Amino acid sequence: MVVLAKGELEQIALPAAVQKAAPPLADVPEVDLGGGACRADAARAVVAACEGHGFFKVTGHGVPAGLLARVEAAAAAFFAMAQPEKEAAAAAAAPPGSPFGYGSKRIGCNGDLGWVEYLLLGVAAAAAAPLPAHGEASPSPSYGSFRDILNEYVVAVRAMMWEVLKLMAEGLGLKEKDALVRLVSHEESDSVLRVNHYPPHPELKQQGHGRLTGFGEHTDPQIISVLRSNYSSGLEISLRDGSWASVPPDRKSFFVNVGDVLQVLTNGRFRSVRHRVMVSSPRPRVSVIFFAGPPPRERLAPLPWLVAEDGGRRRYREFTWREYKASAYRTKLAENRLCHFETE
Ligand code: GA4
Repeated sequence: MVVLAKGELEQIALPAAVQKAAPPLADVPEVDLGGGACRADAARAVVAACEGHGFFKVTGHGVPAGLLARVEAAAAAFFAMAQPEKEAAAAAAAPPGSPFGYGSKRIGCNGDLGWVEYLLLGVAAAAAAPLPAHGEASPSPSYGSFRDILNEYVVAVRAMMWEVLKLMAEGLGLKEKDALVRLVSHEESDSVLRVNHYPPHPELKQQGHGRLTGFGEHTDPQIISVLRSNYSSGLEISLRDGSWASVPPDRKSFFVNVGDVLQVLTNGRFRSVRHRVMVSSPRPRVSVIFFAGPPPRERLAPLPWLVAEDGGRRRYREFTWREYKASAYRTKLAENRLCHFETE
């Protein structure tokens, strides 16, 4: 259960002026990986979506519906556990002092609050069981089986994501077709899995707070993020004109966000999409997001081919992922984290 202390509600309840729900995104760009379209068309669709909203839906993804249902059920069971059990699970999920584990309403370490509880896990790239098993001597049995299901999920989603990144490279005309996959499949690649639970809050509605901030607006730092949710609304993306649009839930598909690093690699051609989760549904929302990042030592800079295509203008300076992350962890959620790396 997410419990708020006095004064905290004001930070996540929206002022009356923005209580109105965002209109639904009419034309969610869609990419079918199931062979419905020819490969070149799928590659073009990926690029167009990344240049447009920086966001698209993936269908024909090959991740079994049964696995998605098991993940959803296991997540619901995990968050239904008593608070001390969830906190004990956090200890099994993360070494002390790490940003990983179970958390409730506090996002990051700079004072951001949201109407959400979550499990945040580091993911080992290219491993058969990618999620950590710290404290194996006394694991919480319910967390242990949840982790096993999440491991299966990560393996399946990772394969789908690599396919999306290959299509992206093809669509961009990169000579090295593995240029993007290589960054997220290296054994030191720094990826994260996040399971979010947004409980409904009927009392707040009665008090006139129709919409709460579940997860405040932000862009994702990594290369791409792959999200799957249950059939409950809440995700909103920011459009180029600054307005917000809600994304109709679709439990059979995945949604992909362009992250900050991909915006840099593409010299700003792809757009790291600003998004948020609002809570107003009477149903709980559960989402699972895989954030695919590069190795800490990786030097990141606009890809030469895309700089050349942009008339030789290099929009970002080179930096390492370690450097970017150190700077990102000093920011509040809503801040623009890329401005520190722009060339002008
Ligand atoms: C946003 C995307 C992912 O959820 C996340 C978040 C991370 C965290 O919750 O610890 C951050 C946030 C996210 C961006 C800026 C920093 C770091 C909280 C925060 C204020 C796991 C990630 O990688 O970056």
